[in-house]
Amino acid sequence: MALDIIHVDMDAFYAAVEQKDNPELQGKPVIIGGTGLGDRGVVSTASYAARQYGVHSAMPIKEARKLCPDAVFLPGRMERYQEISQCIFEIMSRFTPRIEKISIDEAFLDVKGCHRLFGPSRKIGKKIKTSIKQELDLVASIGLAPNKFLAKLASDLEKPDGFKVIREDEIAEILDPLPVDKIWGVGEKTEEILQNQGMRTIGDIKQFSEQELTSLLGQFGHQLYKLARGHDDRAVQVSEECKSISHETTFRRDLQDSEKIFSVLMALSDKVGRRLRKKSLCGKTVFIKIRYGDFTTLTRQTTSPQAFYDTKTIYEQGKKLIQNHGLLDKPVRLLGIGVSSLIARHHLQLSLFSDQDGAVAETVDKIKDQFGEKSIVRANQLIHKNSKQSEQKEDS
Ligand code: TTP
Ligand code: MG
Repeated sequence: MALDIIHVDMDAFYAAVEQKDNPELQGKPVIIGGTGLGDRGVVSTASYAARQYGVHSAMPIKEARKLCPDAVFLPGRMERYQEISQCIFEIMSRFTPRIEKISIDEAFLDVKGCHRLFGPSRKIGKKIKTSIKQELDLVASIGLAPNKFLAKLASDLEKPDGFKVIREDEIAEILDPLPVDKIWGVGEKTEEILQNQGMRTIGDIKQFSEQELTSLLGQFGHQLYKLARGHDDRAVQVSEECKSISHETTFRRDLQDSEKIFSVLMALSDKVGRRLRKKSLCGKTVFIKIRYGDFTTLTRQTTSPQAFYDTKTIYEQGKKLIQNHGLLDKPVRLLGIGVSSLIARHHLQLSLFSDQDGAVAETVDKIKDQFGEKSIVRANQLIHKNSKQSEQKEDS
């Protein structure tokens, strides 16, 4: 069995984002949760320094304050965590479109078929981990295994800052001594039933037949029988929101002239828009990718309440991202733009949508379909012809 499933889970995610944004908090106990209005509410997460005092998710803030009175308590900034989450998913999507989003900070990737481009699974896992560290200054724990159950278990085994591989020949050695609650789906109730029968470790479960387990636990017994042996045939279910359509181009020479860069941006936006329209899709998120001459790479994105599929909106949102974030302060080697948070066009509420831009874009598409790609171009696309090749990237 190949090691084709990667599980990525960020360490102490909300707390780590706060520490990234305020380096004075690095290494300190940081607790996120509550309403910001006193001690009501529960802990969303705690930094690993705070966990040493026994603080954990879902604990009442009041209790956390007793255990760790010197911690920095913060109410949390959901929008910021979502924004960073999208950057993490963008990094993962560079390696495979086969991503199943489990939560804001957690996903499975199926990297089967990606090895010719990116090398063995280990290399892909390492690259994801280092890209997240270098580009976002955050730490992800990574698990690598032949299936989802083992990959999730692996990412947890060496947390924080974990990188753990479970090969097929190591399954029993690793699984057998672990407590039963390490099995995905075994909650307190199931754990109690198993313990009453003398099953404390995963190895203990293997002493029971499939029939014995089903008579104890019903349908879940079948699953437990297989999971205890490290078998799991659930496929990675690609999440709709992880899909995106993007185009990028590498310049022959690094560019800093904003007029030329925006001209290329328009051409790329048009390609993205055209593919969206061809597939009858629209999206809510526009993202920009920029790689500079020194190879540092960054992405920025923005999400609108209203979905769109026209070139003009894609271009304008992208341009705004570049301008608002001051991204043209050094020469650019690569420029990319894409749209994510995709939905089918028939879900778009037309009454809420000024469809003029969409109609123009579709007319232009028809002309291009009939007379060729170069038959009609936007005025500002005529400015620049310095892009080496346009690398098409489609993740949907
Ligand atoms: P988790 O991945 O479960 O936890 P974590 O990232 O904080 O820590 P680690 O993975 O290193 O154990 O959850 C991700 C985020 O989801 C977490 O930072 C905050 C939020 N969350 C809650 O709001 N409430 C909860 O009960 C849990 C478990 C998480
Ligand atoms: Mg996490």
